Amino acid sequence: MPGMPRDAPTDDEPTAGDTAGRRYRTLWISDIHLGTPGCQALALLDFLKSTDCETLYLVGDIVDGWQLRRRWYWPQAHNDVVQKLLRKVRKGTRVVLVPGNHDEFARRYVGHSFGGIEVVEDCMHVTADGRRLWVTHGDLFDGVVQCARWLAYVGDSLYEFTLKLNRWVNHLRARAGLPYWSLSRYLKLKVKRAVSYVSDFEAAVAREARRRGAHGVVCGHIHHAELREIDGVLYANDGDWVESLTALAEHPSGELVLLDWSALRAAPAASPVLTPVATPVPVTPAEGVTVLSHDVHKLTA
Ligand SMILES: [Mn+2]
Repeated sequence: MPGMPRDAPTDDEPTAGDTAGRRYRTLWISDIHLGTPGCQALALLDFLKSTDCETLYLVGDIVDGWQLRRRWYWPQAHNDVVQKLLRKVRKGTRVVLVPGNHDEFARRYVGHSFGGIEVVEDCMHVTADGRRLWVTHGDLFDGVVQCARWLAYVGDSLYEFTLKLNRWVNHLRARAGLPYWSLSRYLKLKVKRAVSYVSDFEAAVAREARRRGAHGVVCGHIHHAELREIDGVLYANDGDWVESLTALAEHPSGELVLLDWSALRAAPAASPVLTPVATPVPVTPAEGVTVLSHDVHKLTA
């Protein structure tokens, strides 16, 4: 746009100062959902301008093909994100895309590259201190917990409806000579399972990482940033850019940290010291309410 001194597609001037202060060996971001109104593209642009790394992993759900198919939504800021990523490639950053379920169309291009962005199904990242981390979006593990997933947004009114349905089903069952079967009880159990969706997912992904001989796993998908050990396997989830504005970062030493961009951005102006300031996201047990809201968001976004 004329007269707008922003990071326009053709803008290739040096970025001196932009990325001073936050240099990492590796960054992982996922669940950006470009093409949806929920995408926090401006915050992400701010993050991409303020950080630098040798390798940047885009861990799936970068572009939301599901939403775009339903309704076209592509504001300038979303273009700017794509241009910023391509520009990073030109400046020497290795950018790797691991497709997710919302951008599964990209899985057809595994082994190819878009403007220098490598597309892989999944991959093994080796940290500076020699740990092998399996990088995957994580949607493949929905199968493990999927039957409970759609029920995450079953509200009270719908639950009441199931009670009515239950009576109707059993009326028919009785006429067919079948014994009583409680649909409502069945659903209630499933909803309880939905509450543990996050912990089930985390355990399943960590188990698979171990099976693959990795020290840990980096994934996204559930919009819930996390960095902790599960049965001796490092489980890292880089969160999302729809609500939590988080990323996973590897320091030159190999140390991994979660970056909470809203907290970092609110921090006082970056000091000239080249020491990345990392704010680890506190490890909190998954609460039912939070889990449900995450899931609702994921399913509607
Ligand atoms: Mn996903």
